[in-house]
Amino acid sequence: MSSLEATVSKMSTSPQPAKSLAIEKIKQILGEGRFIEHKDEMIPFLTEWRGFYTGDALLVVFPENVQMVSDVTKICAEAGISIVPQGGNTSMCGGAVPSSEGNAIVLSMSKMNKILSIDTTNYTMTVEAGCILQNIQEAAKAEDRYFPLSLAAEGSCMIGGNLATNAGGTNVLRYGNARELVLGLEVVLPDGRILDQLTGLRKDNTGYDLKQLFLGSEGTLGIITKAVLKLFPAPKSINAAYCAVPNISAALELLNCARVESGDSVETFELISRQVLDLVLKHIPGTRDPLTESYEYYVLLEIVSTKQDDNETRKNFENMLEKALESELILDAAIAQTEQQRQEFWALRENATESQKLEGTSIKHDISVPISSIPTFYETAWQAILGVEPKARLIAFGHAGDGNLHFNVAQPKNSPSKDFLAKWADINHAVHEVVKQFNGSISAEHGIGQLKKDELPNYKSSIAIDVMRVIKDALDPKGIMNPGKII
Ligand code: FAD
Ligand code: 2HG
Ligand code: ZN
Repeated sequence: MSSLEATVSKMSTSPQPAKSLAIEKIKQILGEGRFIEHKDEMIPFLTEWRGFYTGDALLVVFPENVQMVSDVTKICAEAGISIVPQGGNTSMCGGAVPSSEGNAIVLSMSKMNKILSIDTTNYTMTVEAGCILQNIQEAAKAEDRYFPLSLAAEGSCMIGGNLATNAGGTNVLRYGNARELVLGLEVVLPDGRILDQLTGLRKDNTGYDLKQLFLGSEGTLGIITKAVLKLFPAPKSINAAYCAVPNISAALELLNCARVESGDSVETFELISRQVLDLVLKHIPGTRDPLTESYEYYVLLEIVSTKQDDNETRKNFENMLEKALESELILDAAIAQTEQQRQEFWALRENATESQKLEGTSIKHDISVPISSIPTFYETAWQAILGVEPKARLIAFGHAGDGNLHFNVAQPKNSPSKDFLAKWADINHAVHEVVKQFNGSISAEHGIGQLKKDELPNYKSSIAIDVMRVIKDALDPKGIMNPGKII
């Protein structure tokens, strides 16, 4: 038994003081500058970014290496203190903040932010879990490589959080979710042991693929401390178009044409409704509509080539758009002529979340259905919402190329937020029942967290939930890892 274990087991003989002793021990192990104990300083770590969830904690800790994470976890396991791992705290589901019980520590990964190595031949990068996603993208670019995970929160979310939520974003169509971009992981288990699966192997069939358990587990099974990520050749010629489409079925036909005509190199296929565009134009300074007339739906489409000055791909791209115009799959389109113009198109898409927040309260639905079902789903779910709130405003956009829409609902104009929020459960229920009808998912990419925990049993089979529970109990018998999330 190590001296640390000896101290901890001694402490755990007297229940209440045991917790304060454990907290003192954690502070001692970490040292000054690696924890926050004053309530007002803790607030940003206890508050979810939309302000829907706030919690309480005994301490917020900032370990600097895996050994510190392991030591803190061992102490918590012994003393029965919960651990809430936290990355950038951009979760859409209240996953990264503790409950109000105040029996948890928040374990921030922000000081474990080193890019450890890049192997350009193996096309891999090894990183600590607290690396900001954008820093990873930039480090890959500096080595003429590409890490394709991309989402509007990339300037603040951390790779550990991305992996723990199996994040999606705007490039899933071509590269898959976060889950598909990982080759190896290092994880601290709920008892403090360090599970080292930090391999850069593309083939390894030596039993269960354990890393998959932690990808998408939202901090409920362990703390991801390092990862080996997959890299790709850097895009050199990016062709971006902002297209107006007559309806959603046409958008999906356009997706098919674009895939076929480009040799399946569509990188992005994002749907933006007029209501979303209007909110962005209203709230985000410097944005402008690239098209002269107003249309009901738009698609932001990108086709990418890894060849420099790839004129052939550009020509194919333009030809494809011309054909789509002739066959009225698109009504008008603007093609980015410069990187600056491309960024302007992206601002219209990436600011959807921010502009909704500035507009007032919105009730979000991160749903997926088979791509072929999107048009019927869209209409049916909208009618279901109107059945609950006839003055609701639909704010629909997202990753149509993955069958994933953010089918959000904004509060009616000139009506108090609290009246709208009183209908939250009914609106959720209306949309999720339609999702069920189409064999879809009530959480395509954001996870479950606290937000959808109570709804999950209605939409996932009881056997699947039993299996999840068995795994949870086996790995975390004391239930200390991010309690109150998922199950
Ligand atoms: P946090 O919010 O800190 O944590 C998320 C969950 O992971 C929590 O349950 C937490 O306990 C757990 N966790 C965090 N770090 C670790 C770790 N090291 N080990 C174990 N568990 C951990 N999501 C998408 O999928 N696609 C999008 O397109 C997208 N766009 C967004 C746009 C905006 C403007 C915002 C605000 C959010 C968006 N999100 C999106 C949601 C969010 O950014 C993602 O879920 C992201 O992956 C969370 O990363 P994070 O570092 O902020 O994690
Ligand atoms: C996106 O795709 C995010 O931009 C956020 O997943 C979606 O605001 C939302 O609901
Ligand atoms: Zn999204």
